[in-house]
Amino acid sequence: MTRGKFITLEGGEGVGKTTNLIFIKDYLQQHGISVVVSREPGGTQLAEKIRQLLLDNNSEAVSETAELLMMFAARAQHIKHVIEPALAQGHWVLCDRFTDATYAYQGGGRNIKIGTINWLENLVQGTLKPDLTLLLDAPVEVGISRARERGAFDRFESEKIGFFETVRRAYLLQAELFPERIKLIKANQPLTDVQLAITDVIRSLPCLSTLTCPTPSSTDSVK
Ligand code: Z5A
Repeated sequence: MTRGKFITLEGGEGVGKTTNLIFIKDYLQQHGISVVVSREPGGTQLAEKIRQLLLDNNSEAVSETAELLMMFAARAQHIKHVIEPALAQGHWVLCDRFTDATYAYQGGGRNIKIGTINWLENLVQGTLKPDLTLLLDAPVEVGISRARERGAFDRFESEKIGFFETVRRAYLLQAELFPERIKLIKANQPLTDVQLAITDVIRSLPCLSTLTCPTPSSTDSVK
């Protein structure tokens, strides 16, 4: 059995990760690839409970360290019960956020030492890394105005704009550090153009280079 590929979508609030996750899933399925879609924090029963705790805006103040450890606790469950079994069975895993988000939010936004995150990454993931990461990038105000049309804010969405600027810079630094894995997609353009750019990147994967390009279509969001 050939191991599946692990693709992650990253970026700040409202840049279009969820919308484009559905587009990519459809694209891959049209080409006969079996896809498992998931998200972080979350993806298993326990990890979804941790997600609720992390996003709860009415909880006691959450310490930076508690937040970091909860992210990795949820990730450990997700890897063991969803990601690794799916990849081993040949499915492709498409995940809305993964560890680059920890470097961006907890490393950048909360100022936690990169060495600490790196240590936890090695502990929880071993050698597991995404095969491809699409980093959707747009000015912070663009993403925020798109996302906030939804209404009530969670604990992260309640942060000030400076927090999201720092998160964006940390994501861009990740892309500079890992150019082979992380591909930057300009998200501040019409959705059809974003999706054409995404398709180009996916088709450049060695195992997909012979695929044809479908017309971008999906504008659905799972949220
Ligand atoms: N977090 C963390 O701190 N550390 C970690 O390690 C991990 C996560 C894994 C929950 O994530 C929080 O967890 C997150 C970071 C933290 N908090 N924040 N902020 P989440 O992924 O669930 O939350 P989110 O980033 O806030 O998701 P989002 O706001 O739903 O954004 P999105 O998925 O990128 O956007 P979308 O739902 O696809 O699109 C938003 C709207 O824009 C929607 O109406 C679309 O139709 C529209 N859209 C999308 N693309 C376009 C274009 N190109 N043009 C016009 N309109 C568009």
